[in-house]
Amino acid sequence: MSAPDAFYVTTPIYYVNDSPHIGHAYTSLACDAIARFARLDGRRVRFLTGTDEHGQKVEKAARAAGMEPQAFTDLVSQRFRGLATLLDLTPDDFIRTTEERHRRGVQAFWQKLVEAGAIYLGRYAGWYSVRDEAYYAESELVDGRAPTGAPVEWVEEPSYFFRLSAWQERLLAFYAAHPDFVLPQSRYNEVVSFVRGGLTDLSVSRTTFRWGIPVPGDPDHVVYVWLDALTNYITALGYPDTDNELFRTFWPADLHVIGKDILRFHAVYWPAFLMAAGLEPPKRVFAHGWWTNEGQKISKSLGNVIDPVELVGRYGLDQTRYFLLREVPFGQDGDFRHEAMVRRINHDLANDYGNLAQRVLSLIARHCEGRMPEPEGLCSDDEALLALAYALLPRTRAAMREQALHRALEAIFEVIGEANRYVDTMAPWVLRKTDPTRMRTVLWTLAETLRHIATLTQPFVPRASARLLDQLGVPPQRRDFAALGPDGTPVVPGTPLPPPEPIFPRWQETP
Ligand code: ME8
Repeated sequence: MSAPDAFYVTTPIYYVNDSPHIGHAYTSLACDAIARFARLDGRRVRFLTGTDEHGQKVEKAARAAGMEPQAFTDLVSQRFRGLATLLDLTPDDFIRTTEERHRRGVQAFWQKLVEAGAIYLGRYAGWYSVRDEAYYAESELVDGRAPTGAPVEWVEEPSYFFRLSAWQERLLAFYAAHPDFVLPQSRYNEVVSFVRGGLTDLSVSRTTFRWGIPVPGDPDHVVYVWLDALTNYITALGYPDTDNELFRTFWPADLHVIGKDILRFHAVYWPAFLMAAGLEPPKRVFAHGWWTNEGQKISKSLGNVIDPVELVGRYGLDQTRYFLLREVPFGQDGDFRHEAMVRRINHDLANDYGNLAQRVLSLIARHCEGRMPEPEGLCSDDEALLALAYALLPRTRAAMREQALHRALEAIFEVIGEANRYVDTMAPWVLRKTDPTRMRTVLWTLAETLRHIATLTQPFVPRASARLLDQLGVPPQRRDFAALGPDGTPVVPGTPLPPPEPIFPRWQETP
């Protein structure tokens, strides 16, 4: 049982057959926002990411690049680390499946499965897709291809099998007892109906290539890349040593975030492997949707792959983070469009959020001698706005509990809208002449509301939020969620503030 305040979140480990693209960036960004939110909310967080380096697909890519697999994976894995830096990700660990700690853990996990009688030696004869690294039954093929459209090849070889068929009833009982094991709900239903349809034993070793972890006691076989890869979630906690601090604190994982393409591996095979090895399954698997590019499926052959480096270079990091996490309800498919990105940058970030900050901070700079004003006698309008700001933490927390990242952002932007309306109604620039005391109260109320907003946007747009909190004079140690709400730590009257600077520039279309 993991510790009650612990929170363990993982990205899939990415294949190093190619450079990172928008899909990888998306999953990682979502996990990063989730991890940052949980940290600010006082949880003990472990955020894991890494690279999946074995298997035929990677071996083929290495060969195509004219390199040895190890040198090739060293090189490409480094690009994924680079992605983490580029996107300001905050992983606590980065695992590579070619590391010794992982190899040792996978072999121990295999032994455990053997001891449990879950693995037997047989012979596989059937279809395999190298691109998907997946076995397909004849009945699943569509026009001679995998249901994903990937080519398949006929494979016949000696193979160890995992007795997946024996797990059907136990998996169904597990899903029934944990109705939020898979989110969104539609994906849960998909998993349950797949398992109800019956399970066949799963081939878990290969003999026709060498780039993998040798099966203990039978080195002609390498462990099937998915059994190898899934195990990363526990080898990164020090498995097979289940008594160590990390493992005891963080297993079972709170959340595996994945794309919908790899749901079956995470929601069917993985819990079955774990239960067979006497370990607890993770608490949740969240499957997000897929991005298309201006309406088209993203693929290398179409040449429309979106490079996260270009994206960040062109639009900015916080802008990219915000767009990806806000534009599409997390869990649904999304279409990447330049126009939609520009609308989010100009409308949401520059006009709504940026403008609110700029208005409030420049009024304070100009009319309160650059110091946080002192409120005197809040009226009901002020209290109403503050009540909305205070309610944001429970609202965003509830949304984040279901990984509804877009809903958390919507809630925050609703309050940004309310605060902008409040500025218009209160017209502090008029009050400056008619009632300066009232002006100071209004500006304090706005600054305190902005503090709530900026604190809560940290997980999503960390850089801009930090700049805004600097401008509000909020010290770094007062930026977590414990500082929010009616019993929190309000902005302090008299605090000298730095000169205001815009946080979100508008996008200017260059002809
Ligand atoms: O599947 N839109 O690795 P992978 C959104 N190594 N997300 C996308 C996407 C798109 N167009 N394309 C890819 C693997 N993704 C395995 C995982 S885990 C034990 C092993 C995302 O490099 C999505 O999250 O193919 C998907 O799950 C992940 O990239 C797959 O990355």
